[in-house]
Amino acid sequence: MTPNMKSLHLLFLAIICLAAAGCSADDRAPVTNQTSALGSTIAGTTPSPQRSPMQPPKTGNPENPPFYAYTHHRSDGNRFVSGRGSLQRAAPVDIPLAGVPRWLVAAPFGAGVLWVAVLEDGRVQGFLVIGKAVSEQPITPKRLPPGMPPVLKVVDGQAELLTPSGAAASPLTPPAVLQPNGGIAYLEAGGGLVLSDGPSSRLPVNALPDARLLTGENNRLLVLTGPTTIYSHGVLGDAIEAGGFTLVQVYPELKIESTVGLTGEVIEGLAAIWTDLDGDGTREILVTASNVDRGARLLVFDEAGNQIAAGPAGGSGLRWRHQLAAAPFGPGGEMEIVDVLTPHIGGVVEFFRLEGKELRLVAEIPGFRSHRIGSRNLDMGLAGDFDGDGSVELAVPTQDLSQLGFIRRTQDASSGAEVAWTLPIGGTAATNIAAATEKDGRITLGIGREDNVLRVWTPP
Ligand SMILES: [Ca+2]
Ligand SMILES: [Ca+2]
Repeated sequence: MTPNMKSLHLLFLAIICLAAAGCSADDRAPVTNQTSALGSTIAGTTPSPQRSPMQPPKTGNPENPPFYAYTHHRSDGNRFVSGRGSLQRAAPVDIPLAGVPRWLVAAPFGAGVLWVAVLEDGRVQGFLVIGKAVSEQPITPKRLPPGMPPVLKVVDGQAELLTPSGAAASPLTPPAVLQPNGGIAYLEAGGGLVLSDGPSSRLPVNALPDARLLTGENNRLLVLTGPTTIYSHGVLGDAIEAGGFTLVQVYPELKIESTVGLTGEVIEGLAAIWTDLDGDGTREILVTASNVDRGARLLVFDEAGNQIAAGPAGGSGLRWRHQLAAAPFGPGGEMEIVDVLTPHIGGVVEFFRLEGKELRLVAEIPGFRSHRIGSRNLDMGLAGDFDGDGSVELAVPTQDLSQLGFIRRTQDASSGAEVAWTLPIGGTAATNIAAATEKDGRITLGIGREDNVLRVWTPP
């Protein structure tokens, strides 16, 4: 090829790759001013002109990019669903399962919503729900390694779960999809990061083996790294926690962009929340840091790895904070972070605002449980406008896991939050909370139960 022909060829490839790239609806949905700012960054992203050898060939339909559903909802780790619900008066649909469910994902599919439950032994079951009508939907593969969370890919009326391709892959964490180019990344049990779906490439990042890979715009990845056993709390599936986190840049070459190691503390979680907390159009990194002296506190970093803010500590060792979401919860739509303090021993939902170098507690309400001790499922809480009134609520199970509470912020100075309404789960919650936003913006919500049932609330 002449140099001119080669340039045209590369340009053509770049256009195909961009067009074929997919993302979850909520990664591109402008929900708030803050996410709008990020959304336009994503839309306006220009790919690197240098073509990396890792870039996968793309053959998808550019008119209809794939949709990906994660149990942590957004690919950046923020458990925040877009759209408007009318779930304060929703009637449930109960779907019998072949065993105890541990994970749940959902995606818009045809005229309804596709629900995929992964059972305790790894078996996969899919159901298409249109209104109150339920039909079983075959999903490939039929089984995941027991304990592996699902990532659902839907495109052109086909649905499948993503699985890591290499024999050295960690069975405890799912792959993630690069944005915008659609390449697949996964973690090895030994802590390596692998890019597959094309000529593979590997970077030793010393990842926590059960960490979630988060993806942001510009084909970047964020992952918890530096496994350590210095904090023996062990409530998240093992006694190995992360000592820090690492931001990875994929183009023009696969390399570490920044990395942070904490001193005397661990990150007690499986992923950060990597979103724009202050509305300036760049992402911050929110993690929960714990040690034996003061328990858990929320920390905020910039992408260069500088700590920019800290919240109050739990007060003593073994007091966990479960960070859930960042969203415009405030009574005036202010951006706030929500967590559950000590979810295993009487959980208190807490709302924080980023003010200077401080995360200030602005509201709290007791009686909730966002995590089952010992589980790697940290996705039992979800933010969204579930009643369609324009304000964001937090959906989270009650302490006995028998009901879903919908918590809204109020102007009330004494607590600042109230239970807006509850929905009976009809049994004991066994999975994360999953949701899908249909094309018209309506939210459908679901959760799996210990008595082998998937309960789904569809809009009336
Ligand atoms: Ca920011
Ligand atoms: Ca609302």
